[in-house]
Amino acid sequence: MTLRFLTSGESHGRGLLVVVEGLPAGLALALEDLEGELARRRRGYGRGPRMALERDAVQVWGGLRNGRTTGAPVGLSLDNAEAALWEAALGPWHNDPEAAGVRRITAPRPGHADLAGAVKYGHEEFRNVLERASARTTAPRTLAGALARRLLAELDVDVAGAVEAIGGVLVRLPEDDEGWRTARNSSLGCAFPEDEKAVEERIRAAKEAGDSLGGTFVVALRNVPAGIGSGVEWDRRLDGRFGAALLAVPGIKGVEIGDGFAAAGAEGSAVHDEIIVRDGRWERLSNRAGGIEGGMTNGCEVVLRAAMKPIPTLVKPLRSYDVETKKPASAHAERSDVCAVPAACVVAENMAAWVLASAILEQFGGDTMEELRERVAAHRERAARWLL
Ligand code: EPS
Repeated sequence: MTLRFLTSGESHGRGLLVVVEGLPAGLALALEDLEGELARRRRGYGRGPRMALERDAVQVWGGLRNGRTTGAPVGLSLDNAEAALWEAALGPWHNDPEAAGVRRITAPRPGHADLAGAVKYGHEEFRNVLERASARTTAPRTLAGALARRLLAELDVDVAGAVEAIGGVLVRLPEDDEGWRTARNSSLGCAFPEDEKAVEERIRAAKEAGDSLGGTFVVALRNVPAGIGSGVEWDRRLDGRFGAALLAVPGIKGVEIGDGFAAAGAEGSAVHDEIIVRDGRWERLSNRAGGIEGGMTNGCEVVLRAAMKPIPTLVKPLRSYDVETKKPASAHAERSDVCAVPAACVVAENMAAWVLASAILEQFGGDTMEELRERVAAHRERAARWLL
């Protein structure tokens, strides 16, 4: 069974769509499972006014009945709150941006998709590029991931995320379940509420300076069965698949697994996780590998870390070039977020859930949740005691 999804929609178009295909029948789902993740994605001091406008009410087009998947593709959509205002400028048929008061965007932002996208698709200004290269398109991706997250929850796998640094200000990572829960409910993704103040101040200072900020966050997948994924071909490796999914979240420029880059400078004896047997089960004395060896899960927590660059839209813009005046100009500036790291963490959590759920479904198949649950439970037991 292959799990797949496609999305459509733009930042200021009518709304966003996602179709998810390949979920087994019988997966129990509440509207809150979806809208809760969307609300978390809108979180964070430092996001622009847009986040207060969007409601992200999920409309269901198919694949669900009585709160359970039927096996048919799950179709979901979200409206954009300001769609009517933009219709005259961006509607699909006849439109006139000038008459609608929407200015042409002619000076590309360094760090944004503007210029690369215009070159690629032959656009004469940058609106068509930025409309799709918008963080708004991570909303339907989050929806697909939220379905995967629900599936993992039925298999007793927990997905969590926490912010680790914003603009160079480090915050403490969760130390226990309570910490992960706090980070989940914190608007800044912080495990310790007393750390939020320093982050807020850093964001406020950047905002006042007309600047933007990036940061790092951690995603943890807990109680993952061992032996998921495969090392036999490059594209089946789970580390590669997690890396691809996280690097595809807008703004992410780096991903590491476990100790990642730090392991490169240490000796092998200080990096690898020693193996013991306790109570008749395989165990590790540490988890520096971040739960993956040879492209497969090893039964430890999967720990992914991602680095997000600062948002490219700057109130005090960088140098660029205006393609209409043919002169150097300041880059395009408009209402924008100052920092979206806590939101990106939520998208990454859900995309990591997507990758793991996909690999589990490929491995165990099953047209119903009941079949899948039985197969995964049998595998867990076998893997924990294999050869012992
Ligand atoms: C974005 C700019 C802002 C963000 C938007 C991404 O939107 P607007 O230009 O409409 O104020 O709020 O993010 C979202 C809409 C979202 O749902 O995350 C950009 O330029 O990419």
